[in-house]
Amino acid sequence: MIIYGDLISGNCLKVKYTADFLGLAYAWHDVDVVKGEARKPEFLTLNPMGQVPAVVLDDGRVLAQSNAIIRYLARDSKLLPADAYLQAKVDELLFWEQYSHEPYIAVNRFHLKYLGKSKDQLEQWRVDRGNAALALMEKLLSGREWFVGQRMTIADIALFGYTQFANEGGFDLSPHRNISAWVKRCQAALNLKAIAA
Ligand SMILES: N[C@@H](CCC(=O)N[C@@H](CS)C(=O)NCC(=O)O)C(=O)O
Repeated sequence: MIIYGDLISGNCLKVKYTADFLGLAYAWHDVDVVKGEARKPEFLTLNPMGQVPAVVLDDGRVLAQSNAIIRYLARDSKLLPADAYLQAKVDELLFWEQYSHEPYIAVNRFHLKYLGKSKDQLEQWRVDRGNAALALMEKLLSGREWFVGQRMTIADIALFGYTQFANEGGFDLSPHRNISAWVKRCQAALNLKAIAA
C-alpha cells in the first residue's frame, strides 16, 4: 500500500496511526499541502478530490477520505468491534468528527499555525463550535476509557487525530480532564511520544 499524506495533517496521521497499530506494510509518499501539491494535476489524477490522505491499495485501487480509509484498513481487526451496533456507534463518531469537530479544531489550527493568523483573527463561530465539540467529547468520555466499547477503536483514532493538536488551534484542553486523560491513553496505545502542550 502507498499512503499519500502530509505529516502536519491530523487526517493523514489517522491513517498512519491505524496502519502502524495494525502492523500493515506501506510506503509513505509526502504531499505538501501548504505548497498546494494536493491540487497539482498529477495528484488530481490519483484523487480528483484534491486532498490527502489517499491510499493506493496493493491491488492498485485508490481510496480517499481519512475515515473511509481507516474504516477499510481496520475491517476484521481489533480496532473495529465485530458487533453491528457497536460498528454503527463507531461510524456515528466518524461522521460526527468530520462534520462537527474537524472543521473547527483542525481549521483553526491551520489558520493559526500554518497561515500565521492571530487568535483574534479567528472566526468566533468556529471557536464556539470547536469548544462545543470538546465539551461533548468530555461528556461522552465520562466514566469511560474509550469512546466505543472497552478498547481503542478507529473512533478514538479519528478523534485523536486533531484533538491532540487542539492547543495549536487555540483550544484549551486543561479544563477537560476526561479528554486530557484519554489523549494520554491514545498516545500510549499508539506508542507515540507525548506532544508538548
Ligand atoms: N474529509 C477529508 C479532508 C481532507 C483534507 O482536508 N485534507 C487536507 C489536509 S488535512 C488537504 O489535503 N488539503 C489540501 C487542499 O485542500 O489543497 C478527509 O477526512 O480525508
